[in-house]
Amino acid sequence: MRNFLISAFVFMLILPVWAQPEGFNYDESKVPVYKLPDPLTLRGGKKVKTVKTWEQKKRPETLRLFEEQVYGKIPADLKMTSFRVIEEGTDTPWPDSRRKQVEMLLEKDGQELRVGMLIYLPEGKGPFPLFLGYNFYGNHTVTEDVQVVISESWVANNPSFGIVHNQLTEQSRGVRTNRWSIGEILKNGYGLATIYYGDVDPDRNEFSDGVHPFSYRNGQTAPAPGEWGAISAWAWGLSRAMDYFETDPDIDAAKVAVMGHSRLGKAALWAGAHDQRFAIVISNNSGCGGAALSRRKFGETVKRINTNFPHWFCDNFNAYSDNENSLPVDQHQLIALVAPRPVYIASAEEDLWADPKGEYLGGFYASPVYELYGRKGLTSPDMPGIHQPVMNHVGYHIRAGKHDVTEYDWIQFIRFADKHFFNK
Ligand code: GTR
Repeated sequence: MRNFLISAFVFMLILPVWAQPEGFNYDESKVPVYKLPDPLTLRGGKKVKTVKTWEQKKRPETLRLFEEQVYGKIPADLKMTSFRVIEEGTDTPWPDSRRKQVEMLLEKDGQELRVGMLIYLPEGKGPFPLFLGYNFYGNHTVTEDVQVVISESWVANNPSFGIVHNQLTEQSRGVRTNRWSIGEILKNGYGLATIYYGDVDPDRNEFSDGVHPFSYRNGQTAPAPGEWGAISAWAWGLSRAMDYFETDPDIDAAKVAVMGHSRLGKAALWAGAHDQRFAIVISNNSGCGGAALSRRKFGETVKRINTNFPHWFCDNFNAYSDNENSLPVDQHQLIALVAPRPVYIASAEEDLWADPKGEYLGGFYASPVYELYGRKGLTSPDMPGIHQPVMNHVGYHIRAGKHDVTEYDWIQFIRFADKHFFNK
């Protein structure tokens, strides 16, 4: 028994390090010397000195590079065919609140895509500001609420959540309540809307399912090299939720904060960069292809992400595997595309795979674009300490612990929204 306890203890001590895949760099002194593209220099070499030149020249140029070389172009004219409130009630787990479930339907040439959105709102008269975020395992996992509809879309198996045969069941109801501080969100006067990301595009290397086929030309079976991968598809879905909010008088569509964790944090940033209706953008532990600078090659690299998740980015992105210095952009420029809207980047101390320092520097090097607008970004190249959030127009925190979304994170997101939406 004693030996067992000792080994369990030693195991717990080494776990944070051991949990990071081997063969990747976690040593700051081994970060290569790199030169980032200047977010305020046009490709021809001219300096951007005014908001007008940023908005008319550099912003479109930057956006186009992310479309063509990184995530793939999102079809501009593909919209939902209809929105329908399929269920509503006040029998929620939280006092003074109500629930709506919306079915977003896309119909085209005999094909159908159904995307389910779960919304909780505070009781009373709106319109309410709102957080929008995807979940990983279905709307019914974020709450114990028995009324929440279970998605029928494909899902990755996860036996610890009772998910086998790639289908969601009753067994996984409430398994992810820890990641969603819904009571806190409602208490502070915000709504929450969430969607299972697999409803929009199942997270597998397969382009015959989800929304992609709705954009194909005759005979096409997969996106062309500069066309949308899965992250772009998820970003598209967030914009369709925004289309719905614009029709719902209970929701203040001018005060929607889009939030995402990890791969869904990459999608939230890309959605916020692409669609300027999102008033605040929040990236939680988004790492490689999210807020972290690719050129640092710290933790997850472009090569590894392209190998492990070949469907996330567009095919053109493969050219930058082990070749980060030829990228025409780096991730600070993705964050800069959110300017002048407030953007918040959250890291976790033990989440070295996502490169917390690279995530911070993504925000720091995006800041000159905020400054062009007279807004304050991250002013120091040095990261703040653990649990010392910065709440400027570019916000940031690093908390103790691992790759996750915690109540601490949500409390900061709410404070950030309070400050920038309501001057609180
Ligand atoms: C990891 C991946 C990360 C991150 C994460 C997640 O396996 O390497 O880029 O996206 O998954 O989404 O949980």
